[in-house]
Amino acid sequence: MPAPGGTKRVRGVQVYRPFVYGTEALPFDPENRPKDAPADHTHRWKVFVRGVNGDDISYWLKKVQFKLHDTYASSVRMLDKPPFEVEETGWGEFEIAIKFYFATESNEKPQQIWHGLKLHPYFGDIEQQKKDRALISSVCYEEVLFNEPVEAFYDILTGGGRGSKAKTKGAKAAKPPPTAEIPAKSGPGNKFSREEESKELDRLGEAVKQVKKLQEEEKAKNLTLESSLQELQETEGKPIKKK
Ligand code: SLL
Repeated sequence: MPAPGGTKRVRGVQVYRPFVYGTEALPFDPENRPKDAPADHTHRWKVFVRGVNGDDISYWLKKVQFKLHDTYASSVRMLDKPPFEVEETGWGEFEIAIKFYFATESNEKPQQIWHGLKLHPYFGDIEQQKKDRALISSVCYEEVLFNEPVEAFYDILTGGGRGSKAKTKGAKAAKPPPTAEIPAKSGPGNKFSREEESKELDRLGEAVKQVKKLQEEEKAKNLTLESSLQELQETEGKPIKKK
């Protein structure tokens, strides 16, 4: 079926949109277990897809389907409006299939990613986190890339009106067009920012320097060993190889 807005693509254009997805889990307080949870369940958790820093993504993302482990009743959960999230209780970790359905106008096929539900601490001070019954968060940043989007979808992605003139003075303040910008700084509810990106780049740069330094040191050690081997061979003769 053709897209409602037509199938003509905007050639030579790629538009990307950032989003975050992942899981958060909290162990039950043994003194205060939720009444509705089955006896073998140990955690409350949720899986979600959302915009960075709470940005609206519903203009390009229409529906999200979460496929849970088969041990869950009705394991396929379809969310056709935000918030795109499923909250559950359970006892075990498993891979969740997350399928993205794009705006009808997009003419794009659905895309699927996977995410491992984490219930237990997996980095940092594990014992302390267990003691504190800390929130276990496993959240990733990702970008979806629309390659040569169809015209109607391009308009939606960029706030409408390819080539349209800016609103004249006195017109009602228009909503700024959506962008793929991530925030400059991190905040309490969001760790994905340009500041963090640049810190990560610095960390990677430092790590590369460190690896190069270690390589140089190893090379220098090898050279010393080789030259003392050569010296030995000259003074003591070559080692006799036993048959
Ligand atoms: C495991 N691969 O063997 C995992 C499976 C299944 C998780 C984890 C509860 C479902 C229910 C639940 O936590 N399933 O009983 O409602 O560890």
